Amino acid sequence: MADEENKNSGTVPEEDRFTYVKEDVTNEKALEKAKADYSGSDIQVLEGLEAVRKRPGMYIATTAAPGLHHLVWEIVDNAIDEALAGYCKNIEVTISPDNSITVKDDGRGVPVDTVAKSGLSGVETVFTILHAGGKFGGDGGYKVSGGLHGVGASVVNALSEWLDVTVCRDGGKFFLRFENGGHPVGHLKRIGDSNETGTTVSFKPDPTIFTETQVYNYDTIRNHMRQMAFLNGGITITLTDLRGEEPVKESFRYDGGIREYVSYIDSNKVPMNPTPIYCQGAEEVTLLDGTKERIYAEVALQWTDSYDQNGIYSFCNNISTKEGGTHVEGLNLALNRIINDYARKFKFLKDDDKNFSTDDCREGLTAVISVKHPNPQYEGQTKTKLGNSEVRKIVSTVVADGLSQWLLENPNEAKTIISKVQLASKAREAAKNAREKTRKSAMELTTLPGKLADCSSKDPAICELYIVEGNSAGGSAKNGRDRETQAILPLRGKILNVEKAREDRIWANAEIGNMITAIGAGVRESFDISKIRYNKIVIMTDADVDGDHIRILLLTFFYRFMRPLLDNGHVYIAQPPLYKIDYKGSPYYAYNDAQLEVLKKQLNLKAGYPFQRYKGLGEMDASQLWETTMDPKARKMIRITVDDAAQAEKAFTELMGDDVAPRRDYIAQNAKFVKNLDI
Ligand code: 0RA
Repeated sequence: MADEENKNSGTVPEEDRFTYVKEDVTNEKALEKAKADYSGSDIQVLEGLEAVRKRPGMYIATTAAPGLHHLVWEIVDNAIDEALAGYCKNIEVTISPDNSITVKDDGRGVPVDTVAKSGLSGVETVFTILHAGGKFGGDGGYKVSGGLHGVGASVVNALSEWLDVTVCRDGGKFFLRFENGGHPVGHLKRIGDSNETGTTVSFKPDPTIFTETQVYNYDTIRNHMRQMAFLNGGITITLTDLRGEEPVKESFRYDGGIREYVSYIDSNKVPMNPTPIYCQGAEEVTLLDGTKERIYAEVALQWTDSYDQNGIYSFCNNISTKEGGTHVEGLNLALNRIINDYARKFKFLKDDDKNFSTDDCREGLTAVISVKHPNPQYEGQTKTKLGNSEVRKIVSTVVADGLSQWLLENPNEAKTIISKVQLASKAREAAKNAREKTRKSAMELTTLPGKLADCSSKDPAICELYIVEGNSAGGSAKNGRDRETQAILPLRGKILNVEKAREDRIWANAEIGNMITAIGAGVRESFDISKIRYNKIVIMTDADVDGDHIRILLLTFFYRFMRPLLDNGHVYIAQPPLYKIDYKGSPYYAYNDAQLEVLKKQLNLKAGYPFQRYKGLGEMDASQLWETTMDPKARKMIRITVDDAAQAEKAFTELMGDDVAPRRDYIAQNAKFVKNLDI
């Protein structure tokens, strides 16, 4: 993809620019309808919320754990909008012992006066009318947060068992409670005086909607709050968890914003420019209705000793645009043009040398792009690709200006960076040869590895590949499996750490070659997810320190070489049992210490009743392995997904890099790897 980008670096066609239909943020019809129906009853208003309760999936995509967390993001987004409008500095998020959430901000406070169009108080309007959170009566500042999860405070209310709002403004303290999916208990009441301003929202997700889980994951919330604090520099976000014996409290504030984000992602790498390069700009656009809004773009760049070309983290309105889009294209254009210009001017490239490719320019680059747009258009399979074409030009101009100036002002660092790009270009040529060889042996040749016990079905949708630690466990797995759908690939010992190995050693490694051939979809840029031979790739290692290590090595390999496998949720971790109790001729299994205790109680066992602690998969015979770990009807597996790419990058470099301490700590704590990946 690299070189083509250079050809069409022209300007954006005039007709593509600034022709948005303004989004109906105030939802005039809903407001007027609400008013019309308000005389006497609020039934119509509640019908709107009832629609949300009937089909929550239309508003929050899922009622599983991610949907539960979206409720928090939504309320925090409102507070962040208040901060971006310049009125709020502090946001406090608290998880209470009953898994209710409180979000307190020191913004202007939700308006308390009656809203003409609805006849309701501002508070009741914002929390009961779909999409009314926008700017009725407010001055400028479009709702920046949201987009994918910008569903409105009323949706959170609709999906809550109860929701309390306290507002301080205009010298007073006001309160309104909602129950059973958004039914107001009376109307907004002044409950006292206050010389502060701000809004506090507490809510408890409705367990009849969130049936799968009502338990908040601290790491998930912490990672999101940290990300919000990075993307909105200067705001203080405090997170408190009151569910444990001792409260846990963390505070996030990054005055450097995305510059600090880049440094954070790179904290385990060696930077070429220790202070990230920062480029920023805004452009005013006129919407169809004649109002003017601004598009903001900011980019922070740091080159490191890493060999990765995928260190670009892009956001629009505080939402991660995982599939990239026009802002990333703008960055690519500017990088390619400015670096090649500089390299020619200062004779890194001779007259008849070919230009560096965009991939060369991106090797070792970590970049965070953050765009704020009044009317974002999202495209792509998962609607996480920014489509607004005018953004391409804005970002490329901002980066071209900022980067060319920085290169001229920092000649020493510039030289280091261009030399790195030059090396990348040469290494790419050399690696191409090594890779071609491997392609022939591992990809183009269709001979499957001898160690693979393949399944008989050729339908990838129902096929599973078990990658198993050790030959003896591999033997049990081969004998115990469902031969039609389950393939077994035993691994001998530890696989290569791809984070530390030179590229030619990676291509020469037999275990890695076996995995590439077995999965059958290539690697890196040429990885083709439509070619995978198995829908599920299951990592099955011992429940010990070595098993943990092998699991990380395998995940690192998939992350660097077959990233779409993780992005599309094809990778799983098998969960073998830790304990077995033989009781009255039958085996009973426990997968952790807590389960073991429960089991002992259930079976009414006397203290000292013997049980087996599995030291490895190899101690299980074929039928035991099937029953406990491989039978789709009985097994438990953990699906690995990468929700937060920046956090995952940091976790991988931390676990696999030069510094052994984090890895040792990790292995010592024996924490679940998935924690770091934020499933
Ligand atoms: C509508 C209008 C204004 C502010 C807000 C809503 C607002 C909503 C939330 C939700 C959580 N915290 C919030 N803070 C403010 C503008 C108010 C004005 O013009 O004074």
